[in-house]
Amino acid sequence: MAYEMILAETHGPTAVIRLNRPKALNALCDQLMAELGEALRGYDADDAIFSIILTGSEKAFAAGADIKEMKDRVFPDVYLNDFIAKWEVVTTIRKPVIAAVAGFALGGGCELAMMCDFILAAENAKFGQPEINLGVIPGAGGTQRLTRAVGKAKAMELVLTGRFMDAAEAERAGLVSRIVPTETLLEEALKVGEKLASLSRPATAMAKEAVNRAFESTLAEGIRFERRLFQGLFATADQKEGMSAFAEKRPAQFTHG
Ligand code: CO8
Repeated sequence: MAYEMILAETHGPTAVIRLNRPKALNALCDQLMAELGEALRGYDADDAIFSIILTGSEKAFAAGADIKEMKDRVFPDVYLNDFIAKWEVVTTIRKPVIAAVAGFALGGGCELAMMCDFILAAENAKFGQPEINLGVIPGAGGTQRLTRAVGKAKAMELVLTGRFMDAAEAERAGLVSRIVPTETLLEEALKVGEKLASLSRPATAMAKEAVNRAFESTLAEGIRFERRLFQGLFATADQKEGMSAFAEKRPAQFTHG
């Protein structure tokens, strides 16, 4: 598929998907989301790729779902076509997906970033759920994922008022893992990609699964799940290699088996 609204390229073991609809500040229209889903699925299935970076421009990660595309839709249309369901592909990717966010991450843009495994924020990043200004509410997980990330008080204020958070506030609140200078955002994300590519694939996939389980289960169930995965990793060659390499004071060479 030839992409028109995203740029997809690989940097060694890391795929970089750049939302590329500059005239609309990367507003997330149907076509863009279809292209994004296709690229994500392709890289998830590609053995040469270890992780995926999702990014936008310096001005906007994404300024939300495409308001102009949505404005004339009526209930049976949005209900029956359930166009938001297409977005969920992001949450089904098994490899790590890092959101590298500069500029605006608003509405569906903030929700898309929150569907990724973690968010690296540029100093100029701005996060918000301004849907209330449009007479609607977040529709792609904003009320749920933002609340889990930053707690009820801040999530409620942002969702009810549409106020934006800058990168420093987002970091204090726990929405982003860290802040980096805007001009080195991609470089920093690629460093994370290099690190991920040096690690065991099964351990990485299980680590992601286990952290995500924290949002879906009780503490006791989550801990039981983690323990089974931990124990299961002792069936892998990578566990033998990782621990032997430590004992022998040499770098591990994982074979992903
Ligand atoms: N949709 C469509 N077009 C947009 C969007 C958008 N979300 N955001 C910006 N644009 C367009 C503008 O219309 C403008 O186009 P044009 O030049 O043709 O007039 C162009 O991008 C540049 O935007 P501005 O001139 O407004 O740029 P500014 O720098 O002055 O302002 C802002 C930047 C503050 C980001 C401003 O553009 C803005 O407020 N944008 C809308 C933000 C918003 O409300 N986002 C929430 C959208 S609703 C949503 O995301 C619901 C998600 C629910 C799930 C959906 C599943 C499909």
